[in-house]
Amino acid sequence: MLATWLFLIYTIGNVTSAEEIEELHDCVQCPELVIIPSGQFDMRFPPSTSGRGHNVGLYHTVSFDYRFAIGKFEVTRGQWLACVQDGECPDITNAVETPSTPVVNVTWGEAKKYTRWLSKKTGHTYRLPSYSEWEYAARSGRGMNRYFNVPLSEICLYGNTYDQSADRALDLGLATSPCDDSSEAISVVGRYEPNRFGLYDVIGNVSEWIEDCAGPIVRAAYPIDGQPWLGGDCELRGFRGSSWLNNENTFVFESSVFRSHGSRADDLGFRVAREMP
Ligand SMILES: [Ca+2]
Ligand SMILES: [Ca+2]
Repeated sequence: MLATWLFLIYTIGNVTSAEEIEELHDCVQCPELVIIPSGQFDMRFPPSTSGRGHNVGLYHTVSFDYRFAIGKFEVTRGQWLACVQDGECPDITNAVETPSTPVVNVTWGEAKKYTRWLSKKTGHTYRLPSYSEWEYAARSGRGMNRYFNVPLSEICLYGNTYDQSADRALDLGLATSPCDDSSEAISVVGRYEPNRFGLYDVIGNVSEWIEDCAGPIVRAAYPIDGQPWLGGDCELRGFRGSSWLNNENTFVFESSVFRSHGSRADDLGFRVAREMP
């Protein structure tokens, strides 16, 4: 097991802190992971209307009394093919097939197959992140407003959305982020700035399957201990984070989006989670 320590300096208001971010890499072909520390965040609800700040409204606190690891990047084509070559995952056709672009057109069940393959290969427990784990990791402590508190005009530094370059090239008639991220469609992973936990592409590029079934329409009903909601309609499964086809109004972290577990989309992939002993 390879472990790397990164030291990250950040500022909250007038307080400057240093945080150690530990990374894991269980095998050469495995996804790189970031260890998310125990802690808590305020899950605001109800889901916002476009542009509403996240620092208003009711909330409940979701607490994590455990550490977990989560993919530093979306799972790539190259990583997926290692599972294919081991005979554990289906070979999936993608419009863009480079080793460093995210695997897409993958069903929820196929994403789970990949995590089971990783578990067998490494001896650790891999799975998909829960709704709350994904959000906790994506917010990385900057939970009060969208876009990691960066100005909307700078969102193109942090993720690949349906931006001005996409609009010029594709002209799909979609609402467009007010900036240029230079990615007209899907991008290689890790091209943009990471969040404070060192995670890349939690905004945009490809949306990401999560563990949860479709259940609580109201975020207040989600578990407060970080566990997935598995009591609803499990024919539907959740995904989060928006994609290169979404504009800035749709990648709010509060969005609860579900689709059939067997469905595919060319802007839908996943990142893995791994339990920590
Ligand atoms: Ca783009
Ligand atoms: Ca993403």
